[in-house]
Amino acid sequence: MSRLLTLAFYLFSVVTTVLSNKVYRTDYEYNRYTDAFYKLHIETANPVNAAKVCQAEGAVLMMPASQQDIAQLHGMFKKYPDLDNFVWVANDGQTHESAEEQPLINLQPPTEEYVPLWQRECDAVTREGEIVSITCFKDRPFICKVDAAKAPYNKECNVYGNDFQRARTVNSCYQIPTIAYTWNQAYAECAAEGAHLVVLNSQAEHDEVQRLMNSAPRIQEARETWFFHAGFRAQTTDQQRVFKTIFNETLEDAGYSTWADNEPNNALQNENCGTLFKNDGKLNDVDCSYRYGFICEKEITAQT
Ligand code: MMA
Ligand code: CA
Repeated sequence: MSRLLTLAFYLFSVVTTVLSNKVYRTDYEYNRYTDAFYKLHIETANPVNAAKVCQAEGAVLMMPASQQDIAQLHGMFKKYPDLDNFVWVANDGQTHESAEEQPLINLQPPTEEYVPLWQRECDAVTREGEIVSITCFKDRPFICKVDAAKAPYNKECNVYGNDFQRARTVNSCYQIPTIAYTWNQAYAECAAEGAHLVVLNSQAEHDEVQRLMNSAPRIQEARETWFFHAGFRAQTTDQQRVFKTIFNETLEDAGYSTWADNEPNNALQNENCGTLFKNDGKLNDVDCSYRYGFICEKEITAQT
């Protein structure tokens, strides 16, 4: 009897392992026919910025490679009946019929030379699953894809994403994505990777993160390149502004609470989000809607 049970359990675990979905970031969906992960972005962007967002997520703007890809997109599309009729995908190099009026100029981009977006055509997939070419100069939803074999997982840091580095003096891994986001977007991005916006818990960690900010490549789209979003903000509902970490501790309790000179200044009475100054790694308050670089952190814990 107990042997039978053991066998049953063994078979059960084999079957579930085979059928169970692979996992990537919490915001990506697995498709076992294509063995790839997908995310439909309903917040819109032009195809150039869409590709950057996908890249920051360890993926690429999906180039439709099979009917399964189209079917996957179709399924995701259906959940949003109010969405645009087109979703950006990457150009597959083939010619497609235009779904919109042709601009009068020649659309074949001369290679190498810069051609503005409004003079280019980009590929989109319609609700009906057709690939069409339309002017690139528009923000639309878009779809990112990454093959399971290429989806970045950092084992040492136990996190889904590229370029996480284990710190030397602190028991954490850090990543500075090469994209600028609002505080809320940055918060969501770190969380989807299985990490969180950086929280400084000691002077040693401050020193480590300061060094990291100063060796990171410049983030072009950032409103100011010398601030990075971090894991603390003020509760706007409070009469008095009290800055707390994303784990709801005061900065003092967290272990690092040194503001930069004259900060927090609540400039324009609208600075409720936390950043770190690149120069000295000290704290500053900013407008939550400003796009800055940001730092994700993942503590090293004993893995099960
Ligand atoms: C200044 C300073 C900061 C403020 C930012 C917002 C460049 O620094 O007033 O306190 O947060 O502007 O851009
Ligand atoms: Ca400020």
